[in-house]
Amino acid sequence: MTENEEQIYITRPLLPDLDAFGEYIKDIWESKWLTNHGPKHNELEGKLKEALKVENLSLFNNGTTALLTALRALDLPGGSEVITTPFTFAATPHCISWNGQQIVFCDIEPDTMCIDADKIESLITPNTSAILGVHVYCFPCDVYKIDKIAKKHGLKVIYDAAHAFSTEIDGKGIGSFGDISMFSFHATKLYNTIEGGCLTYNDERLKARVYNLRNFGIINEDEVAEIGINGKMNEIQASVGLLNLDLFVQEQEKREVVRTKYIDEISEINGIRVPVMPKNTTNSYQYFPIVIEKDYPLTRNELYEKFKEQKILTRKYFYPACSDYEPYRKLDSSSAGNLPITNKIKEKVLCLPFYGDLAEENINKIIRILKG
Ligand code: T4K
Repeated sequence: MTENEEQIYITRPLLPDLDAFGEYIKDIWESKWLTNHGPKHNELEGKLKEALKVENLSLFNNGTTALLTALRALDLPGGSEVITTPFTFAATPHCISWNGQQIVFCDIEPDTMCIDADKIESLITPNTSAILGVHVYCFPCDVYKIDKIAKKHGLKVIYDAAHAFSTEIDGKGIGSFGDISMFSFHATKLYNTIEGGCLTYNDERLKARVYNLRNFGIINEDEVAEIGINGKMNEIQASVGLLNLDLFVQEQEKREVVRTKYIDEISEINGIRVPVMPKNTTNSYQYFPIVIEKDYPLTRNELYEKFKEQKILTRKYFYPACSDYEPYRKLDSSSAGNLPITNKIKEKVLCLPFYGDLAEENINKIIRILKG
């Protein structure tokens, strides 16, 4: 089936050449080494460290286990407060809750839609232990401001960089900011290992701790030091990762062509805002969000439905906001008064189909629909 005869999705996964993948699989079958820190896992760890320009990197079987482990590795006290954004995927607040910390939602900043660093300090209490920012869509948090606040108040900083693969700020890998960053390598991400993820961090002393936490807390055959988890990436995931490492830059280049075409055409349309990348930052090309303002003839939801009628599956990431979810909606920090920008943006944002192989005729169809 060609792309035109089927639905147009928000994204399609980057897939390596099947014969090349077959060679890796043959190798795995012959060695009979399937998981538990195998040779492909170790090779990928080294190569990704270079690609992401970070000092230390540990692979995981998905981004969520990685983020759970990050919070545990930093020894945040149980019951302490973690200040985070409600404008993210469910995994971000869920990891805080699973770890026994309390969530304090901070509003977002309207341009980048990341946590508003200027609103963090007013939420800090003697019980605050950390700030968890999310680099949302492809836009970075204000890492310099957050770093200053954290230092002033003695807080840990964790970044959910699930959308920020290969982003650089002032030439530095985005994973080198804060105490720990988590990247997701899920199938829907620019760079994928089917499911997968990693943690990056500057403090080398965290390496052994993260290793143990990822492997049930096992130190050796006779000793289990603490309550760990199974976060290990297997050799098949690592093989896809090694092959996709050679492909992601080309995919980014193809997405740049799609992005340029979108921006050129959408800039002529009244009532649609395209958020812009900050100057000192490179784009990860993860998502292409637009913001539907009041002077556009349709609401975001009407536009979403109009696309759907044409089999174009745009996404309302991140509607509802996490502060609307049943487990979190009764938190003090979920109140409308605390989250005015989040509550506005969540009604206006729409992510358009965005991947390298999006056919030109389909881009044109999407633009025609936007132009009405
Ligand atoms: N933090 C943030 C900020 C995140 O965005 C995420 C994950 C995480 C943490 C957690 O990381 P992981 O534990 O997942 O590594 C998707 C992804 O499942 C999820 O990984 C991602 N964020 C989230 C933003 O998007 P859905 O429910 O929107 O996925 P789904 O199944 O609707 O897929 C979207 C579209 O992608 C499909 O309509 C078609 C296409 N697709 C999807 C899959 C799975 C394919 O073409 N092939 C595929 O195999 O959550």
